[in-house]
Amino acid sequence: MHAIAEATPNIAVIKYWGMRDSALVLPLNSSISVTMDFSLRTRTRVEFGDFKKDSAFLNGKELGGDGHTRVLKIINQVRKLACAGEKCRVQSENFFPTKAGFASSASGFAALAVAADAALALHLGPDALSRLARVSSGSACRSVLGGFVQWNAGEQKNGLDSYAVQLAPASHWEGLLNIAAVVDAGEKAVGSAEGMQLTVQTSALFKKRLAELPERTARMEKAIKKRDAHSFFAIAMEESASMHACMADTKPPLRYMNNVSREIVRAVESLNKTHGENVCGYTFDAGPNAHVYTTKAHAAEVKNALSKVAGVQKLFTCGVGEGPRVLEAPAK
Ligand code: 2P0
Repeated sequence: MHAIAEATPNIAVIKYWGMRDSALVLPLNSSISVTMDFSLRTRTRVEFGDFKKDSAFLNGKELGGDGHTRVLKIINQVRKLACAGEKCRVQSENFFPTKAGFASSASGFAALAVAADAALALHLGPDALSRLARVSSGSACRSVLGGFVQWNAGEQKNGLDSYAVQLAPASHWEGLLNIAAVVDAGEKAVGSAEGMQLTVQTSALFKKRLAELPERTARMEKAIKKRDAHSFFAIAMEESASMHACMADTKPPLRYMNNVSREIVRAVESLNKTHGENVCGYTFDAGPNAHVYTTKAHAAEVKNALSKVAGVQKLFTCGVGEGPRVLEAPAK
């Protein structure tokens, strides 16, 4: 009983930062993301069988500690649903540009959820698959879908209404590109889960952010529906600035962007000013790397501007992706 699946990361343009329940990974606000294409992906093989113990390998290395625990959260759920008792072996490989320094937990846990579901022939629908991936990594619940995705925060204590839905498929806006600028591939000082809860506990600005988000989220949804590039870039930048302001307001302050990141912000602003409209827009996650969204028409110009920023180590271009795919599954 084995299956192989691939999934890709997603980049949020309305960010998830703050949980109302950290055990179930329930967010304080809804978020919106764009799924990346297969130029970055995780391939995961899940096998259930007569093994002595459960084991999980990432890029050939056996996982222990937190990594192993997070894998088992998904595996235990599918075993329960399938009334299966077999031990499992998980083998996961990341196909990312060398030392890209981008988080792979979203693609990794989405690929695991899809492969585990396929291996046990559960055939869960997209809502259940999204909830399944969520328990191991919040952002992974958005990577089980392609295109433009909204993770609805939900209100229920048990998290049944906290899952991602597709706002529009990848084909809705094919010309949209993410020019990712690798600034630093090092490990982050404070992990996302820990950092976001520090913000929730200590930042007064965060309360203001939560109050503003429903309106900003609605504007982003509208910009996506209308393929309104100027507004999409503007809201993405406004949102990135809002999250990073709350990070800076956290006690002690969280500083994920660095001087190179700030030079990228300036380069993007300068390009937009020259055009008299937004031809691109940046967003930064819990790290210094930039994701600069633009359209095909302006991609060369954006790449040229970013390549001139001192400290940018590498650029790669990614389109909107279609979501996970199952490569092998048991015959029906
Ligand atoms: C997001 N981030 O919406 C937000 C914005 C980072 C900033 O979800 O702990 O790196 O595996 O959930 O996937 C970061 O989450 O960490 C995140 P875990 P991950 O994408």
